[in-house]
Amino acid sequence: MIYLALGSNLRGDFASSVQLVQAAIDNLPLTGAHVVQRAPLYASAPIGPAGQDDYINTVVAVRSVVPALALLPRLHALEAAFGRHRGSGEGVVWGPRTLDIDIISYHDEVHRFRAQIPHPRAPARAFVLRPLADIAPGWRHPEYGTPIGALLAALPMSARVELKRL
Ligand code: PH2
Ligand code: MG
Ligand code: MG
Repeated sequence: MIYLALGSNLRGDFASSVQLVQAAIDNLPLTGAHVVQRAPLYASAPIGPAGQDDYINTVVAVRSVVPALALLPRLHALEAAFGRHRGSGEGVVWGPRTLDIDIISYHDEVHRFRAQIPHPRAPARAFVLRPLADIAPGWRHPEYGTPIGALLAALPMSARVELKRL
């Protein structure tokens, strides 16, 4: 299975980040990713520069015939369609963004050259692990074999951001 994490803390043209994330999930088929399962939405305190709004985060399981390295630019195009401007004000590292879609894992593939899959920071992020565990309790890290429950239990204090299930 392929797992994608979505995050937003700017509402763009939408009434809220919640609506933006729902609409982004509805539009994922445009990228060739077909949603088979979706986790609840969570509101989470931002990790990154202070002064930005809370994020809306979730994870979806998708099927796709598009290879990982071809899927990534398609997801970036969807981010752009939802108002993400890389390289402008939104280019701040871990700064606010209308839409972020990350490939958390793509079957058991490991890419470290043209893309970072599995996502290198996923094991340290409660706002990814919690929704991933909701829909994939048997997931193991494709590189390390660590069960998701163990990753959640091992989260450092600094990563235990407040997560509110919506
Ligand atoms: N994404 C980031 C940086 N910080 N914090 C939260 N709570 N949720 C995110 O999705 C997030 C973040 C970079 O992608
Ligand atoms: Mg991200
Ligand atoms: Mg990203």
